[in-house]
Amino acid sequence: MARLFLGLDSSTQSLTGTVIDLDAQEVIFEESINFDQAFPDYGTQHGVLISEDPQIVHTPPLIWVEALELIMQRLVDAGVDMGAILAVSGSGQQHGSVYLNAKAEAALSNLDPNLTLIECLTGVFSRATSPIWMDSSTHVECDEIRSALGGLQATTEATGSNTFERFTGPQIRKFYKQEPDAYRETKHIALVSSFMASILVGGIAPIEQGDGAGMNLMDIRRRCWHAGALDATAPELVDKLPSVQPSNSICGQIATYFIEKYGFNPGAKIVPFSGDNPCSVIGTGLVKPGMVAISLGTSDTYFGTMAECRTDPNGEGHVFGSPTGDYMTLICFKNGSLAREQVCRDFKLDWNAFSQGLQNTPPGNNGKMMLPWFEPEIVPRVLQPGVVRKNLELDDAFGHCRAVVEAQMLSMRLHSQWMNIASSEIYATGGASANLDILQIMADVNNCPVSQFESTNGASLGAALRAAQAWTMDEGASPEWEQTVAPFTQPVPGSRIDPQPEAVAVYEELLSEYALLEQGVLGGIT
Ligand code: ADP
Ligand code: XUL
Repeated sequence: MARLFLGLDSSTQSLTGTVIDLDAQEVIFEESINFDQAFPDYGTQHGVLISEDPQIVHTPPLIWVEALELIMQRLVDAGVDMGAILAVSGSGQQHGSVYLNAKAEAALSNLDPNLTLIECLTGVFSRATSPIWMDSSTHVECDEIRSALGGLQATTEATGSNTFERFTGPQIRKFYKQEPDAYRETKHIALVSSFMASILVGGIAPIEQGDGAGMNLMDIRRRCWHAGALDATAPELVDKLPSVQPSNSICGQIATYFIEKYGFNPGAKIVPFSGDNPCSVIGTGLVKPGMVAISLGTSDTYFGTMAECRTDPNGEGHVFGSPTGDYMTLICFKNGSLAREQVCRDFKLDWNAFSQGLQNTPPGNNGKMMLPWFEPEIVPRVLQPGVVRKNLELDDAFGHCRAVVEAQMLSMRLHSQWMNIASSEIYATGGASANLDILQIMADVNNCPVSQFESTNGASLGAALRAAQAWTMDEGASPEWEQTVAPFTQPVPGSRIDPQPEAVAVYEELLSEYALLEQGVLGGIT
């Protein structure tokens, strides 16, 4: 019998299911359910409820429950051998939280296969909607928690990140302050990930360590709840949170509901669900310290794997646990494709012409530099946007093409230095990774080979691979992570771009010059 593993990714806009066959080394099922399209009655737009206050972004958790039921039906309809699924794991959009009342535990452990999941779970919420990662309404609570923990560096050192508006701790604090009665009625607080796992396991599921790191509540090094952070957040919080568990553990067997209704194997194991970022690290094959993925999407995101826990003294980057037991970082640069596109618009260039600009200018750009803050920037923190040019004439189209990309790559290198790792291999993903001229600059600035990596459903694939790894370990084997992920996570064949030594030397020098320019300007404008 085939050995199948299911990964589910409950993301902002959709739920994706991925089934892998471990022996055939292939993905045999992959489907997504778009929330807005499948469940229009909830009135979500791009998966979230529109609120009068743009800082408040919530989603009704029942939409995730409906999607879970529907994906199960899709698996059956697609002819997946449900009895051959040995373990299930999942991924959830990080930071989002679900608030359950005193009825929840009994409802979860008595899911009735004659009813729908929605029918079984209506009435178990002490908060009708869930704040998600796009919510930025907790600025005051961030300040309060940070100061109770002793300031920025102490908070970052303790929890892996500075306090951020979207992180779960500040969100819980706001709920406690604004709706104290509903907070009191809350018996359990789950993450999106652990909520989904709770349904599958038919009980309150643990929070996985990697995802727990996105809460400002977990001790990042000891990987358990941080008493001081809990105290700084809300009273009696320790009683409302489940335990924190390692990624490779088993949290139970699949609930009877799914066996009876969808034909799951009665022995199928549930592996703790993690966050979408830790799962993507696995789905992109970043299982060795020093491996890095750079996603060139609307924003540019840097994911790196490191063996030791180091935190960002400036509090700009995040440290989460990696499912391998290592640590991962996530650093988000807002002016990614947004900035490159603005240069195209300003000079009426298409991507071919933009590439010509890169091909017709030398590494170092003859001293022409830019700070590419077309929009407010996350890293470094720039609240008032403004593009800064040095030796760069306003009408120099090709100079701008190179200046924006060099600035982005130098900034990524500069602001990931606190990790103190030498990157050994970079995988480039996202729309702009199609552009080989951009990737050459990435390779040269980092003095590291870059390969293109096609990643459409990296989080759900990563979840399926995590299920396979945990199940195999539970069977008594000790497979290397590399062995598990390699057949599913290879970069695009033949896409490797090596650094060019002369260009590397130019950028080594330029890095400190860029840092000085940035420091000088930041002193003035932030
Ligand atoms: P998202 O973050 O929305 O998922 P994608 O990863 O899909 O974004 O990336 C889309 C972006 O990729 C487009 O907005 C565009 O700016 C950029 N892009 C597409 N092709 C190229 C190219 N050849 N060169 C540079 N950028 C490109
Ligand atoms: C990470 C973050 C998002 C969410 C949703 O800190 O906020 O990446 O995980 O994808």
